[in-house]
Amino acid sequence: MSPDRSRLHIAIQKSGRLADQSRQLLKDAGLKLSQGGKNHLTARAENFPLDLMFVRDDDIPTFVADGVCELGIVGQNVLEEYALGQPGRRFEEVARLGFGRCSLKLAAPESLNFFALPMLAGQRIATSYPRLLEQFLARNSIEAEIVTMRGAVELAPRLGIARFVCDLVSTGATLEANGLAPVADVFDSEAVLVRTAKPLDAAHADKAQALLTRIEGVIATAESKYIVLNAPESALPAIAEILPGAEAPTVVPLVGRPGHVAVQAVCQESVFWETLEKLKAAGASAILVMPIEKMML
Ligand code: PRT
Ligand code: ZN
Repeated sequence: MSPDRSRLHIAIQKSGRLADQSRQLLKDAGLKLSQGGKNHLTARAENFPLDLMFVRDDDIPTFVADGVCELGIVGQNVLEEYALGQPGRRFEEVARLGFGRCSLKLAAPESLNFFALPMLAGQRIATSYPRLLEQFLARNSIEAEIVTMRGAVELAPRLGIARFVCDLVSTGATLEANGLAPVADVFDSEAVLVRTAKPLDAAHADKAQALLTRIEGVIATAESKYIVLNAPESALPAIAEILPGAEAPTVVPLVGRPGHVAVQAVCQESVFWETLEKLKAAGASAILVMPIEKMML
C-alpha cells in the first residue's frame, strides 16, 4: 500500500520504551486512532489527516530525514547518533516531549577506586552509540578504542570485550547489577517530536502546525495546575513569589471580607505539598489545586 500523500505521516516506535507514551500523546492531542493496518504496521487517525507508521526507533530518523514521514517521535540519543553520521541536518526538533528521559553515560568497573577522564586513553570502550562517544572523546582530547555493540553493552567488561562502557542509563540499576558505576555524562536525552527539513506544501505545513499546537498544549497541560486560594491583600506579593511558574494571577475581591481577595493562577510547573505549606504560611487559606484538561498556548 503506497502512502496517501494528501495526509501527514508520523513515524513512532512500534514496541519498546517509547511506544505507549507516543500513542498516548497522540490520543491526548485528540486523535482517534483506528485499529491499525496490515500486521499493525500502520494506523489512521479517524478525525485528523494523519497516518501513523509503527517502526523500530532506529529507523525513525531516516524516515523523517527522507520525508517518507513528515513527523516522528524518537529519543534524542537515536536522533543525534544518526545526525552525526550524515552530512547535513535533514530534520528539525520541534518539541521536547518530557518522556523517555535517560542519559548516555560512561561507566567504569566499581572496583576502580578513582576515575579521571584521561584514564580512558588507549582503553577499549563498548557502546551502541559510537558517534556520540567519538564526539565526546574528541571534545575531551582523548584517544580510545570504541567497540560497537548492538546490545548487552553492560556485559562487555565481564566478557573481556572492553574495560569501560558507554550506555543509556535511567535508574542506574542495570549498571549496578553488572558491577559498573557511572563516571561521566556523555549525552542527556528525552523523546522529541521531529519534523522533516524537506519543504512541505502549504496544506501539509498547516496540518503539521495544527498538530504541533495541540501537542504543545498537551505537554503544557501535563505539568500545569490551576490554583485558587483566598488571602489577605497584604500577602499578595509574598504569594505571587511562591506560585510556581505562574504569570499574572487574577485577583478578585471577596464579598463581605474587606481586605481579602481570591487569587486564581495557572501554574506551569508542578505544585508540591511544600508549595501549599509555603502558601499557607504566607497567609493563604482555602487553597485548591485543580488539573487542567486542555490548554492552547
Ligand atoms: O525495537 P527498537 O529498536 O524500536 O527499540 P530499542 O530496543 O532499540 O529501544 P528501547 O525501546 O529499549 O528504547 C527506546 C528509547 O527509550 C531509547 O532510544 C531512549 O531514548 C529511551 N530510553 C529511556 C531508554 C532508557 N530510558 C533505558 N533505560 N533506552 C534504553 N534504556 C536501557 C538502558 O540502556 C539499560 O540497559 O534500559 C536498561 C535499563 O536501564 P536502567 O538504568 O533503568 O537500569
Ligand atoms: Zn532500536
